[in-house]
Amino acid sequence: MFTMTPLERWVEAAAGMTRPDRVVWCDGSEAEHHRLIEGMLADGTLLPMNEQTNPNSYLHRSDPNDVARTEHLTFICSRTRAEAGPNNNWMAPAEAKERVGKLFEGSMRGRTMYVIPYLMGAPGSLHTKVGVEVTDSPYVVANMRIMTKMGQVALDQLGGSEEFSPGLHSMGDLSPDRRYILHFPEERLVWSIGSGYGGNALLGKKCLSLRLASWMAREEGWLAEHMMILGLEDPSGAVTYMAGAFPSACGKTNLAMLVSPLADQGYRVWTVGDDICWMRIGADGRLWAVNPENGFFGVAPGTSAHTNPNAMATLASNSIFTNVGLTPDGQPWWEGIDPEHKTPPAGTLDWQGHAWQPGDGVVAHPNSRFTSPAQQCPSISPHWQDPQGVPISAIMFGGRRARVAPLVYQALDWEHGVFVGASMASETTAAATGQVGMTRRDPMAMLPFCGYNMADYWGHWLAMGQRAPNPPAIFHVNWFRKDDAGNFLWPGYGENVRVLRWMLDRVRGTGGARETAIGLVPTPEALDLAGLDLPERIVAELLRVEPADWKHDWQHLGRFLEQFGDRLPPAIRAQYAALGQRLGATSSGAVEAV
Ligand code: GTP
Ligand code: SPV
Ligand code: MN
Repeated sequence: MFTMTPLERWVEAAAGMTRPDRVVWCDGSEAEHHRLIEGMLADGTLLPMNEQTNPNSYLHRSDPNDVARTEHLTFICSRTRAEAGPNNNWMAPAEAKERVGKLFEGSMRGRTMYVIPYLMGAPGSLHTKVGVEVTDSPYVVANMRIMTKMGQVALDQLGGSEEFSPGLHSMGDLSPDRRYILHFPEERLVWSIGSGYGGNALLGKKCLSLRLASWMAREEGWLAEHMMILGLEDPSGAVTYMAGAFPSACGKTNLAMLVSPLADQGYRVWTVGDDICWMRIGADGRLWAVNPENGFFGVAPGTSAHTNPNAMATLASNSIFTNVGLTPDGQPWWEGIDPEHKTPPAGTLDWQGHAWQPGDGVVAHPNSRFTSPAQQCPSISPHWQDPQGVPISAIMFGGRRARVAPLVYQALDWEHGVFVGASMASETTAAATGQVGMTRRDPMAMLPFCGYNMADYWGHWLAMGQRAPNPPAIFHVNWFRKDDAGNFLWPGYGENVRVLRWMLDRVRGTGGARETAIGLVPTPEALDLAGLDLPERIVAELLRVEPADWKHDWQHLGRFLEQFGDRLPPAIRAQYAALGQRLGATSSGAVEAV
């Protein structure tokens, strides 16, 4: 007798609610891909690009009110508000289903529902999770095909099991008034309606691989993090793996693909991942990391043959561009793509398709993106899909901070390192809607992505350190310090390898450092700055720890931590008090409460 699998039952229920005209199961094949592309070219969802310069690549223009993640419309629908914590918007599960269920009723009428089975991670790996997204957006399907392992490979891994994370996505009417990105962690379920953009719509990325995965990771004893992963090869040929958590649009992709100016000395970088990192404790007591993604959804502006040649090579073919400009000969254009030319060729269309004129605003939207297959990256690591992952020797936390944070410092131990991660702050960027350039606390670069109460998350990090006999060393970096005129003090990009090299020395027990109130800062001689031409006073400024700035930062942090009340782990509280003491800071009313 024919019985339905749990997946078939869920898809039938989703179709019953959204009422599509047709249901198409995606197998991930070339033929299917071509059918989808043809359809999108025909209805204008995609525009063709120059087949010579950008083979098999397409441009998509989003609705102008749908160009970034919308954090204020993103909710964790856990049973209780306390589990979601002050770091998340919360809606009771029953209320969420009632309210947003109404929006899904019939939302796919006249449209096709695509069923996308996908894997986050390598087939057969212990780390890998199966997801299934149903969507009425063929653009989402085309992106998921690059960003995940989609189709038959996922159905094969799933079999008839119910071990999958379901995601229901509909474009709805694209009105922000009817846009919701809802996570039901107890059911491993996502509901997303009203947006077709990036992390709002490609449900394997932020929704499954970070918000739901962080919840699963706490239950199962691992870590799901917003981190890039790279391997630093040294002159002996040995590769040391490092992970780094920087907030959205703060440099993960660029660091992961770094082209090393120290290559002639034998230092080069291999790319393992650029956005998401899942880590488990290995038998050797180290943290082993995988990148569960299959592609890059990278920030376009600022990417050039000068800043990130590996990204330029990666996006040269088989890519989808979203909200970039289009030159008259069908090539993508964005601010910074060509350091020689500040303006695009005559006749270029801006991201909304209007003819661009000198004096107009930006050509590309500041959060315009490329979607490209990871395996096209020239620096991709031979281990990027290793089912067991790569062993992590160093973790970096990094923000975008014009002042206060030095170029790099090392935490004293794991517990202090967790506190350094918890005290991260960064200036907001165009990756999410809202004001750009506001300094906000963004612990572990997970403020928008931690699927549960952040105080419990810090507790989980602390517990992981106790369970792992050989945890990585922890560092904080800041590539974005500025002078009074607003210029970056540090050249950044490829030159960041000099900081990685110091970190490698520290991991090996060498590398000069001086102890400051916030941690171990390199001595100027310990950094290899040969050939950089950085005046001594700039180096001193980059490494400066100014007590007055840090006291102010400490009070800002105190007000942030205060929200977590009794749930704040005692070790974080103790680290906070110890930092205040080292800084000679006087407590404010807010701080007293911590
Ligand atoms: P998400 O994909 O949103 O998570 O961003 P990301 O963290 O991967 O950031 P990405 O590497 O794409 O960089 C974002 C922006 O910062 C781009 O415009 C880069 O050109 C710029 N950027 C990256 N690294 C550096 C750096 O070392 N120095 C400076 N000044 N800018 C950088
Ligand atoms: C981020 O904002 O951190 C991104 C882009 O990586 S998105 O997929 O839109 O979340
Ligand atoms: Mn990201």
